[in-house]
Amino acid sequence: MTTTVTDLAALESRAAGELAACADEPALRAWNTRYFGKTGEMAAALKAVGSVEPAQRKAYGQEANRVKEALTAAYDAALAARQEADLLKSLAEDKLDVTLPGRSPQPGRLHLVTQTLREIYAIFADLGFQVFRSREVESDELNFGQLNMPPHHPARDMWDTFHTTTPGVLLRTHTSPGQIHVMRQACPDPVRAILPGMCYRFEQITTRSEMQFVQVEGLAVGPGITMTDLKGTIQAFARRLFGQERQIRIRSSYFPFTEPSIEVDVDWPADDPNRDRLTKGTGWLEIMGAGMVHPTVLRNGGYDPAKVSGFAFGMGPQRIAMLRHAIDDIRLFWGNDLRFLSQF
Ligand code: FA5
Repeated sequence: MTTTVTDLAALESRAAGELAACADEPALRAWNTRYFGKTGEMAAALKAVGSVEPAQRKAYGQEANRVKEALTAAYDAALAARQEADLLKSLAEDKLDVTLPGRSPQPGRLHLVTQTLREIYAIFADLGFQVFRSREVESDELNFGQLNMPPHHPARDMWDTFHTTTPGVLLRTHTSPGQIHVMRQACPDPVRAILPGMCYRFEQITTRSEMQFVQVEGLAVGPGITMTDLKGTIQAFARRLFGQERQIRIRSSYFPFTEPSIEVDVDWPADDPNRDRLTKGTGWLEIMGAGMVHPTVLRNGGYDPAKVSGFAFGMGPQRIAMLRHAIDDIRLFWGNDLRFLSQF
């Protein structure tokens, strides 16, 4: 059997008639499948161009395309008109239920660590300290070497380290390498800077220690800076942050990059039932290490230790937030549980 242009005319008028008779959207969609589906009549008519007599093939092809476009346009218009009519009908007839409660918006808030960091910045800004940013991926040389810990120095064991696959490159274990960056940038001028940022240690996670945590380093370098200045700064800071009623304790300690070195503890809230567990029965939680900058470190920063001195400290804002709010597990900070975070 040969296919002709006359067949196309019959197909067009039949399809147009059926389209006009479609009473609703499902009927329209069924029509579309019938004519334009993969095995639909229009598809077959287009394919049939191969069986048309060669002399009429061109005319057939042009006519087939015209019919296809005309029917497609008619279908699109009929579907749009149907949908519009359905919408108007439903708006006119259906009831609108205004008694359902709306969804209340959940306003975002700053993470407790960000809030604590901002309080720390504000206090140190009043004391004349500037915020300085320093890199998280550090060289072994700055994280340890320039801080007076040459390779194989036993004190390196205090900082279990994540090394990268590039030899001599690691994730900083503390913010102290930032001291060297600041000094080299500021020398020979005096320095008063704090350096906040993330640190990484390959250590056991406990209720008080994370593998990834925030520190704020502090550094003051200039002529005549003494241990009294360090003590006064720490006390002024702790009073502002913790209030008059909380106790702070300063103990002697050891760090290769400070001499002498101290550690600072704050008393855990006395009425909190977790006090003994979190303070190992002592009542105190350590918040920072500190000390007078070692002459070798001053020299590595470009200064002459005969002319200037300095103090440095490194604190843990998460421990500080734990002490202020009696938070009994440091893992809650990065746990992303909104029931915890939305309390602050
Ligand atoms: C240091 O990291 C020294 N760089 C601090 C320092 C700076 C000393 C400048 C002298 C001069 P330490 O490891 O003690 O020290 O850490 C300092 C503070 O960081 C701790 O008191 C604690 O508050 C916090 N911290 C340390 N390790 C963790 C950890 N795993 N998880 C959460 N906080 C931590």
